[in-house]
Amino acid sequence: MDTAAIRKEIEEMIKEKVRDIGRPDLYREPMVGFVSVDDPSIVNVKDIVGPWHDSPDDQLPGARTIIAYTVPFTREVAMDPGNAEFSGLTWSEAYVIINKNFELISKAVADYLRSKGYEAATVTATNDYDPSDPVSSWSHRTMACAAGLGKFGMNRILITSRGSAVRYCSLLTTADLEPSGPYEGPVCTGLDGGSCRLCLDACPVDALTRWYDGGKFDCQELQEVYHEKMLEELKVDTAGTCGKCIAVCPLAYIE
Ligand code: B12
Repeated sequence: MDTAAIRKEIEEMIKEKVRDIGRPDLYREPMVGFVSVDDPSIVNVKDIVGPWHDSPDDQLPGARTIIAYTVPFTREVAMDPGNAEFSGLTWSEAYVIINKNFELISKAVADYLRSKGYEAATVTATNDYDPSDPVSSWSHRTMACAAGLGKFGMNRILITSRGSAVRYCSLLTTADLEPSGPYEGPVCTGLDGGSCRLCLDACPVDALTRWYDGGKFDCQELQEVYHEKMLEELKVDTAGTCGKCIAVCPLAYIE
């Protein structure tokens, strides 16, 4: 089987696995991107993200391609945090369910690649960091950006052609799969001299304007506060999430 056919099968597999979750009320069809480890944004990943970030070889010796995929939320999920007093219940439900499924989807793709004679390594979707220093050794949205799935916005969120209310995952393989082209979809209207400031103003703790000056810790703490409030006041034990800086974005949901 040639690598073009393998690439196509991987795309189909990821789409099918998301359909199999059986929640079209929460998720839309995923998008899949491929990037070579020789791409400058991967070669220079420690300069772009930070020195703590793994190189592809740290995750999988001999890695040749990174497969990034994104699962877009439905309009109902995308808008939920903006309407909710705390974090939205639907947003949190969508967050929890996809986290479990990311593990299953990536494992299925890795098993498939191994059945074709290649090595593959999966990377957990989230919660793989120390809260006292909230960064991961593998940034899925950086991989999605490098694989042409989107471009970063002012709220630090990656905007894709289906919006920014999406979730990301990625995995690595020793197979040489053809890279996707560059991103050509809509971009943040607050960057490059644009005037949009909706996400900055929507943050209840003003975290985005001072991200490296305590903002990211306040963002993290707010999610914990929401978790406790939802437990106490709504009697629902769900994930610590927020998402208000995404819901307010004019590009949160794109058809
Ligand atoms: C730690 C973490 C947090 C921490 C802090 C994050 C931080 N320090 O940036 C806290 C708890 C505060 C947090 C908050 C949130 N998080 Co969070 N988080 C993570 C986690 C586990 C690691 C992110 C990380 O290491 N960040 C370090 C920074 C440096 O990297 P980065 O932000 O990923 O990417 C930056 C660089 O690549 C850089 N960059 C700049 N220029 C360029 C140019 C190029 C070419 C490239 C390639 C990159 C690049 O810009 C990016 C943004 O600054 C990831 C999962 C993962 N493993 O990727 C989820 C993740 C980033 N979180 C996610 C989400 C949804 C959220 C929240 C909305 C909460 C929620 N779940 O409701 C908020 C949003 C806050 C915000 N506006 O950024 C999603 C993002 C979805 C999206 N649409 O972008 C992720 C990807 C989880 C997932 N699997 O989907 N998170």
